Order: sequence, then C-alpha cells, then structure tokens
Amino acid sequence: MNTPKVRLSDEVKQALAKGLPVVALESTIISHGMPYPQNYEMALAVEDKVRAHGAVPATIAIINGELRAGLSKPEIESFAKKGLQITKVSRRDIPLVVAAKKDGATTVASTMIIAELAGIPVFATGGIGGVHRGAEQTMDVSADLEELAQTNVAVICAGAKSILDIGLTLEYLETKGVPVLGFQTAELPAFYTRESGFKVDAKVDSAQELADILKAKWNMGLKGGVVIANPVPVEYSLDFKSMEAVIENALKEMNAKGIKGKESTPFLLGKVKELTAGKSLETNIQLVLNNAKLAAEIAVALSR
Ligand code: PSU
Ligand code: MN
Repeated sequence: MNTPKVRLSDEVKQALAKGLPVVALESTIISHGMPYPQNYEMALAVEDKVRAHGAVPATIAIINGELRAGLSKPEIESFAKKGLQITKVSRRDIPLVVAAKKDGATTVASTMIIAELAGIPVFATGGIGGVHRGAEQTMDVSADLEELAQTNVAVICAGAKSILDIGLTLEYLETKGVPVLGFQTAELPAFYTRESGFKVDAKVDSAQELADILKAKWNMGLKGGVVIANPVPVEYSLDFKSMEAVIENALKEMNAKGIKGKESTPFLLGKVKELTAGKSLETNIQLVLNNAKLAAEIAVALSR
C-alpha cells in the first residue's frame, strides 16, 4: 500500500529516526482559537515549553496541500496572521484541502491523523471537541471523538469546555472505548476551570504511569486514543459559576443567529473570550503551556 507521506521538518525527522520524544501540536488553536499576535506568541512559547521538558515539538498543519509536521516560524506566523482565512480542517476536509493544494489548520481529529501517519503518539492541545449541548436535536458531535475511537494518539488537554455537554461527551467516549484519565485529579476539568462535576475514569499521578497505560493499550493492539485531562493551574483557573453564565449567553446568541456545523465551536470560543473581556485568553494560553509540559514528560517516559 502507498503510505501517505507527511513532510517532516529536519528536527522532527532526526528526532523520530533516533527514537527521541516528539510532541505533536495542532494548528486550529492558532488560526481559529486565539487572536493575533497572542496566537503566534502562544505557538512559539508552547514549542519552547516542549523543548524545555526534553521533547521536540511538531506543529501540524496542511500547507499547499502537503501534510506537515514541524513548521518554521514564518509558517507559524502566517497561520497566526491569516487566522480565520485558513480553512479549519477536520477529517472530512483533509482530501479537499490536499487536492486543491491549499492550506489547512488542523483540529484535534486531523492532527491525530497526521501525527499517527508521522509516528508521533503524543499530542498536546487546549481542549477537545465533543458532544454539543442540544446534540439530541442537532447531532453535533465533534469528529474529534470518532478520531479518539480509532487513531492511536494520546491527547493531553485541559478537559472539555462546558460549551459542550460534558456528560454526553464522556458517555460517547465510554462507548467508543476511549480511556479518560485525570492527571493528579479524579474530576474531569472543564478547560477554564479545574472542576466540571464529572469524574474521570481514573486518577493517574505521574507521567510514567500514563506512559505505561499507553504502552499497555497499544501493545495489545487496542486501537484508539486516550484522553489525558490536565487541570489548568489554580492561579489561572476561572470561576465555574461565572463561566457557566457566560457560556449560556454565548449559546443563546449562537442559536438566535442560527450558527451551526463547523462554525459553532469557533463562534462559541470567540464569544466566550468577548464576554470575559479577554480574561479567558490568558487562562487559555497558560493551560496549553501546562499541557505541553505534561505531554513532553509523557513522550520522554514513552521513549525510555
Ligand atoms: N475547543 C477548545 N479550543 C479549540 C477547539 C476546541 O476549547 O481551539 C478546536 C480544536 O481544534 C478542536 C476543534 O479539535 O475546535 C473542534 O471543532 P468541532 O467542534 O467543529 O469538531
Ligand atoms: Mn461540530
């Protein structure tokens, strides 16, 4: 079979050839998740954080129709500056962007696909997509969940935002056989907040134990990803009740405007940022950095 090729940066290529730890990073968070220039600064700071903890960062995107792992600074800056002009690419969008030789910002789902093709099993991001509130009517369930069901990549995140129905998201992951592990917590964090009211499947206290669980799963051929939920540091966490109110307002406006499909998540993220007067942006940046650190530690433990 013809294996689809991912173009690797020299640094990523050398690291993978030597079996050194590598951490995949997504690009939708850059183009669609934050404003410029904070998104550019965040993307570089996250790469530095991965390096500081002993792994090589591989930011993933599609550029001129090529699947890429490891971007140059000018490439990252271009994705940061162009923002919403860059197509948000999930699994179903990949063939269109590749065939048209266009640029695409990869979501959790498509980053997992490209990371697996490149041979990178550890991926750090902010939050995963999930089952949207009202999904029993809209059927809006992120392709991220299906990807977690079938692609062998561990996703280190700060849980799921409560723009989603967190309970249904956990049910979906259970059905699909995806372990949801809490790093030093028994409660699933909800992105901006350390609490959500929902439990994880297991509390795991060290990067080494997390790596051992990944090895146990994949060594026996159990396909699919793992969600590793890492709570935002206390000093940057926001208040649960006030975030709930903000999210309720954002959802009301989204429904009134008839926004749906792939526009939902970016609209809600933007609205939440607006309604918290930018306070959520600092939290968002800090939780991604925190996830990059843990992901690097897991990648190091996995490569031992
Ligand atoms: N949730 C966040 N921040 C994000 C996203 C989700 O808190 O930036 C992005 C990720 O790239 C995720 C995508 O994979 O949105 C999910 O979009 P959708 O719900 O359309 O699948
Ligand atoms: Mn959706």
